[in-house]
Amino acid sequence: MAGRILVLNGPNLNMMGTREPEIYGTETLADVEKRCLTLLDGTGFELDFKQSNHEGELVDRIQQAIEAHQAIIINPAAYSHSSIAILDALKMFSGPVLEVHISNIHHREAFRHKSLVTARANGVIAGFGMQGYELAVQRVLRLLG
Ligand code: CA2
Repeated sequence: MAGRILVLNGPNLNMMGTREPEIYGTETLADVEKRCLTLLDGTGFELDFKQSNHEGELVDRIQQAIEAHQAIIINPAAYSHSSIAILDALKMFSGPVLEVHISNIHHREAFRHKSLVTARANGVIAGFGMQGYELAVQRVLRLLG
């Protein structure tokens, strides 16, 4: 086994595909997980695809990833704009961290323009819809390959 990749999703992303399709599209997180798994087929990498509405649980997952995962792909959702705790946890992780936003946060309300997590991210993907997760997986494979 080459290693494990953690995809971590923040609050309300469990509602993907059910509300606000004009912003977030019609796909669910389960659809995206399947496409990410397909990308990893034959690479030797395993995927852990998680979602939580709770800041502390996201911090716990990141801390566990320090020992268990080689890369983190994270969409912190609304916590992007407020969570020093998530930023601090990511700073303890030594592998690649890729930040994904489904929407283009820079074309939205001013309070979404700044993500605290970006200070630790190796790269940021925003505005590519759910495809952003697949692009992040491809980038992780390149970085770890
Ligand atoms: O564009 C993104 O991926 C965001 O991280 C999504 C967050 C938002 O707070 C960030 O500013 C940008 C919100 C996720 C809410 O997800 C929903 C999904 C379906 C229906 C309603 C909300």
